Amino acid sequence: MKIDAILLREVHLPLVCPFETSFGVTSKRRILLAEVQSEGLSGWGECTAGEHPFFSAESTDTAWAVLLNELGPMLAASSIEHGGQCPRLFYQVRGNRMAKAALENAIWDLEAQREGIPLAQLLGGVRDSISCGVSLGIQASIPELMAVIERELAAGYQRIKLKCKPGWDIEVFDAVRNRWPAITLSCDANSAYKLRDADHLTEFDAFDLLMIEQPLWHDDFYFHSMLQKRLNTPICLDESIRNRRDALAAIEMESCRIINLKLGRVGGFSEAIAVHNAAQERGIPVWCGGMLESGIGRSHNIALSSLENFTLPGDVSASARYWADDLIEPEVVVSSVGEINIPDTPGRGYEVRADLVEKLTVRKETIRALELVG
Ligand code: OSB
Ligand code: MG
Repeated sequence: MKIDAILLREVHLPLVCPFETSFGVTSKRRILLAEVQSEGLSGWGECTAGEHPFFSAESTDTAWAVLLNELGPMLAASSIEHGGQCPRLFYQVRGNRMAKAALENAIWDLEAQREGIPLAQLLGGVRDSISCGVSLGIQASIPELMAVIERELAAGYQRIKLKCKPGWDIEVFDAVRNRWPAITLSCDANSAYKLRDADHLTEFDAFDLLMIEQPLWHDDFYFHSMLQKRLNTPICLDESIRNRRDALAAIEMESCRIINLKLGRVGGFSEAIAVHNAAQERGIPVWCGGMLESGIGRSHNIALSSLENFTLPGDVSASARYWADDLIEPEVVVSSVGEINIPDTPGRGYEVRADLVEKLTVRKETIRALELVG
């Protein structure tokens, strides 16, 4: 495909509710969008880097620099035909996986549009709808958390994930389990504990949690494998899994029994499919994580979740839980039984609201291949 131009933008979007994890509070997102224009079509990608390098080493600003100075020019000068060729194109650039994913995912979107098929189909998806859970940030008090859970259960969500950290764990799980003994419940520590907390973490087993997500270091397999031996509850790794090789190491070492698969964290659809397949072949279920994406990133998550081994509810939920006004049309809606239907129209299946995106844009750059003048 001939790449005519790559438009990079930073848009600012305030969250409907601030989101608190063990590493901080997010109230407003600074989101990078990549629009790849080719032969009259536009493919869209979203960079899932956070505002600060707290979840991973990337941030909105590092990704902007890498996209503008390195990856964008590489893509603009290329003659690739498929998103699956992006990893090799970007091979020289180490890390910066969220920046890479923004461009690779836009190419997959373009390719699906060009083929006239849904993105989910291009990826090899097998489902018409996906199961949804919610990730609930740390709240000011237990009664406030209880009210939020009540609302999300009434909305139909199939699994409640509680962000936790030392001081916001056992007491919280106890209150929630007393009120709702049978709901599907999990927790996510975002690396808030150390191996010396192992005795404390074994107490989590009393609450019949579906999983404990990333309790220890963000880059660790070995200590998680030692912890998993002491827990009945499955460990799920998020931050630690950067690629297929990490998934193989974690599975082999029994560092986890479940994998949270995030498109940006692994560098885009190619590697996400590779992680998905490696886990599936070894009997390890995956689910799709979220990074407080706008509707553009969310639509990619929906397509990815259509793959066969996404057998647990993901953190992909309705637009309205995050945004007063999402960047796409229609917005993402969740049914009363906690499902999102996978669009059956070409590409991502949600239109980008160009006027709104333009209004929210705070910086914009256009990258073009250098014209050879003869
Ligand atoms: O660890 O899954 C995480 C949000 C930002 C950074 C990390 C995580 C999260 C979430 C939110 O849990 C998931 C979502 O609703 O998008
Ligand atoms: Mg997580």
